Amino acid sequence: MPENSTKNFSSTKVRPPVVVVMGHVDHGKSTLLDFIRKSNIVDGEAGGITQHISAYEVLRKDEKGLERTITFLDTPGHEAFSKMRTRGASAADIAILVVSAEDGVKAQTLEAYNTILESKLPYIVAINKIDKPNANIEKTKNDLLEKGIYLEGMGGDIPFVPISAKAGTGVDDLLLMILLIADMHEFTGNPSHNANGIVIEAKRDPKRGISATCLIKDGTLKSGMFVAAGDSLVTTRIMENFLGKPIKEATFSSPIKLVGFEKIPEVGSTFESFNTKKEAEEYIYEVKDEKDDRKNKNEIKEHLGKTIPIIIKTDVAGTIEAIEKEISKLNNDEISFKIINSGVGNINESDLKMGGVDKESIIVGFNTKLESGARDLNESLKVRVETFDIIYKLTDWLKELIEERRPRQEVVEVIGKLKVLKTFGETKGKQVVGGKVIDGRISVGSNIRVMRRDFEIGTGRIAELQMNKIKTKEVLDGSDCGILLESKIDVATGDVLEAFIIVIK
Ligand SMILES: Nc1nc2c(ncn2[C@@H]2O[C@H](COP(=O)(O)OP(=O)(O)OP(=O)(O)O)[C@@H](O)[C@H]2O)c(=O)[nH]1
Ligand SMILES: [Mg+2]
Repeated sequence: MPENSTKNFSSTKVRPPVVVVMGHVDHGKSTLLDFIRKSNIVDGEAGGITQHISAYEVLRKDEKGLERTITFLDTPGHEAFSKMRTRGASAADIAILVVSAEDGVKAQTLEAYNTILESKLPYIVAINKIDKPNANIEKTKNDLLEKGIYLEGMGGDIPFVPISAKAGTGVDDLLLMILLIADMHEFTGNPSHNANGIVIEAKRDPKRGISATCLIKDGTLKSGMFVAAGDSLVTTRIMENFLGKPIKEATFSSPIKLVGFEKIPEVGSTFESFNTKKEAEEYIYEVKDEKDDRKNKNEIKEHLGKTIPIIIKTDVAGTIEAIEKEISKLNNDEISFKIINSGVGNINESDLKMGGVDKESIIVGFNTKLESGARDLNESLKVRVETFDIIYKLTDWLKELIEERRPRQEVVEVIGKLKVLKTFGETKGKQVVGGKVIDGRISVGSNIRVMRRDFEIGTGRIAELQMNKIKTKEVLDGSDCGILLESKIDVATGDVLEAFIIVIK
């Protein structure tokens, strides 16, 4: 339809940049955004650690005095959230790599950097915490240089801004730099298209039902339309801007909240919008088909060791994935977790009933509670339930559980060897043998195995030991001795008696 495409082409417009803030844990990403927004969300987070992605819009005048919008995505720096960083990067146009001038380049600085490269995002390095007494901007720049991140003035062209997210120093320069980069790249969109984008956050609210924060990458979403996010459907009846205010329309680069999803949409999935419910449903069927295909493939890979069935409940959907990722790292051939259910919300009676089917099951909650009705029920079911608010505490506990439950192996440990030099026949059903200890030690009461040409031909027990015809309790490496041996095997000259113990490993 040439007519339409001309129209669409002509309505292409410059859209606000979406900026993702990435970097190592605690390097000051949320503080930076906090300063930019002049609000205070950091203090509300458990342990100050960002555990989900958040999106905000801010207004800033550019150098020409024009009011401009910038959308920011905060990401967590903790190792467990790499998927969220990847998604944050895939939703963004520009990245800010925050590096603490106190700590320099750390593991997740590099991981974030690689994610930025993979997503081919233009980026700015923000050297943060310059107000701190131990801050060392030059050392941080050198650190970056060593890792191949060549800043302006250091042999490269990567822009950087020294800042104090806490005091606000340099933050304005950073904002201007973002607008400059946005101007250079001219990110565009077409507001006459139906909106599409990415699901950034999803959660179940006891009062409101399922809601999700969605970032519109292109097009416009109006009330009356239908949104298919992954395989979940929602109307635009309840649509809010990032401040929670009801809106009737939203367009590119805006994070919005939609309420009333049929089921929790997968965080990171893309969404499309449609004018009719029928179109949205058709789209969902296609998505479901693809998903089933993927699932079938994954199931084949499941392995056969001992499994611990696990149910995961969290406050936001993104955390489920982070926990799943941590769990997949813990799994090994001997023992692995099998996620039998996961979801957003408190741990309720139906979780316990599901967990109660197999006594090995565990339920972990992250930033959620065990409901009181469920607690009563668990008096009789006794399902192991643990709740956490810090990721690494959860993984530490899972590691302990693995250690506790992994299959134990009985291992034979040889503590001494004796070479048989002479046999003297039997006395009272026991054999009398003469030999030399060639390794370790042999003691009275030791269990032994009889080795003939390196093959075990039977076992026995040392009833008595003598050295120079004097009874003794133990004979060490290098000494000759006489043995009274209990064994069904007729020991012969040249056999080796190995004293062993069984160790549980
Ligand atoms: N003195 C000083 N402290 C800062 C600065 N920026 C951040 N901090 C402090 O560093 C700590 C961590 O800051 P956050 O903003 O939570 O760090 P983050 O990068 O968001 O951490 P994650 O989300 O867990 O990855 C907090 O105690 C902040 O107050 C700064 O510029 N100067
Ligand atoms: Mg944070």
